[in-house]
Parts: sequence; C-alpha cells; structure tokens
Amino acid sequence: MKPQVLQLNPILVPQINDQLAERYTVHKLFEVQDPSAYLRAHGAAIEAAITGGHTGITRAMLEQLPQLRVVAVNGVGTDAVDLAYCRERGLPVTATLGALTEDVADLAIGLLIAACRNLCAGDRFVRDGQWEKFPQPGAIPLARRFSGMRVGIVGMGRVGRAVAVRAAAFGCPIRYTDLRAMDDVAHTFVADLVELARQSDALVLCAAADKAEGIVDAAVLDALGPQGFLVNVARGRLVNEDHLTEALTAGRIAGVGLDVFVDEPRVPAALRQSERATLQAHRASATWETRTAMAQMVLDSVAQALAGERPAMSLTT
Ligand code: 8YV
Repeated sequence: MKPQVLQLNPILVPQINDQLAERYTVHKLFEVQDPSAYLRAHGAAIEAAITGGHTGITRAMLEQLPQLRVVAVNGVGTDAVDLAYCRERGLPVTATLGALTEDVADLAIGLLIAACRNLCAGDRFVRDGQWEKFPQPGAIPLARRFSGMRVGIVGMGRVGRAVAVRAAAFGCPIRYTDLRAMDDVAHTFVADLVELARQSDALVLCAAADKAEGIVDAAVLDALGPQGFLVNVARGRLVNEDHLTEALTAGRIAGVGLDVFVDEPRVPAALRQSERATLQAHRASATWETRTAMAQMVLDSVAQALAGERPAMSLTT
C-alpha cells in the first residue's frame, strides 16, 4: 500500500502532482467540504502533510495525525506552523529555503517601481480610454524617481539581501534593520525601525512574521512620511493594516506596493480603492521556475522523511 499524504494547498505544477500521485495516496483537503470530518476518517493513516507558507497547519490538525512524519511547507515562511510543538514531537517541518529568493526580490523591486511611477494607474488610464478624453500631458500627475532612492530593508535574510543587490544596481543607498547587525552585510544597520523609516524614502518588508506582528504602525509610517513608499512581500500582519489605510488615505505616506495582507484573500476596501496602492494577490513566488523548484523540494522532503532520513530542509529536527 502507498503511504498516505495530506495536502492542504494545491501545487500548480502538473509533473509534480503526477509524481505525488504515483508515489502516494494523496488526500486533497482543499477539495473537501468538511475537513474535520475528513481528518477524523483518514487522519490516523496520514504520514506526511504538504501545505503552503501562508496556510500552514493548525496544532489541532497536527494532533489528529498521530503517524505524521513530516510537514513539508511549500514556501519559506513557517509562521503558520507551531514549530515549538513540532520540535517537541520530533517532527521535521521543512521549507523551500533558497528556492524563491530571486522571484520575491524581483517582485519587491517591481512593486516599488510600479508604486513610484504609478504604473497601474497609468495602465488603467490608457485601458479605460481616458487618454483620448484627456490628452493633455497634465492629466496624469508627475511620478517619482526610483533610481537613487534611499531604501530601508526590514529583515536582511535571503530575500532582504537579494532586494539590496537589486536596489544597489539602481544606485540606491541602502540601510537595514534586523534583530542584530550582520557582519557579512556592508550596508548601514539601523536598530530602530522608526529611525530606519525616518532615514528612508522606501521601506521594503522582507522579515519573517513569527515574532513581528504589527511592527509597521502609525509611528513608523509617519517617520516614513508623505514622500515615502512602503513595499511588503513578506507577511501582511507585519503591518498594522488599519494604521496603513489611514496613513495612505490621508496622504501621510506617498504610496504602497503590497503582495500580502492581514486576512487574505480579503483586502481592505480603502486599499482597493486607492490610486496610490499597487496590489498583488500574494504572487511573489508564483513563476513556473520557482514553483517548480519549490514543489521539487517538497517532493524531496517527503521522500526523505518517509525513507527514515532527516529531511535536508528540516527546520525543527
Ligand atoms: C507562497 C509564501 O505563496 O513562501 C512563503 O512563505 O507565502 C509564498 O511563497 C506559498 O507558500 C505558496 O504555497
């Protein structure tokens, strides 16, 4: 009999799904009407769980899976998994470390340029036939230059560093904050986030969200100021979304580029309606190249764990 695998999130790469189906009996929880009842019926036999970074897996679910030998996260954020509990249980939790770095950094810079240059508002202007109605050059307000902007990076991990490389190529002076200064990073460390915001034209959030809920609040946004931009490619809850919508609506910051939100897929109306917000539906890692590499890592992690090995990408064992 094939080992049984619980899948909480779809994988969008057909060849990986084919391999999963060939090797395992896959229980697609995301297609099930009543997940609790389904787990009561099948939970006892499940040996591996596959989930997304944002979805994670609840502790209550983990407790319903007594034979579980691995949680393979198809993503790099593990904030939606109780790592302490998994550690206690000796359960490997794996992530797709390194696979999505370049794409997430690409999107961060893309969002920042889009926000500075009003690319989405400009696109709507042309698409909606407004250009023909209002052909005067003054019909669209002047935008802001990205090259040379002072960029503040929040979280100097893999993604933060990749954003720094890209921003440096645009001639941007770079400062960063993290839990501590890093010996192998040449950029200026600023311990205090409000101070970093004060010294930046754009803040780019690349931090893990485990212990950092709501760190970007009204004080940080006001320090960034009416000329400042905020980009978030990490997790929505790093930001106090009420403070953000208030600041954006009142013009206390210049613009935002957001890929992530507090309560996805729900996005506050004030953000959806703002011409100064460039929004994406949590797409930073969503390219064929990255999603294929990520899904291959998930496949490898499950195979390693079920073969009795410590998965190479384990964060807990
Ligand atoms: C993915 C993510 O969208 O890596 C993460 O933590 O949130 C994203 O890259 C998600 O994990 C896809 O399943």
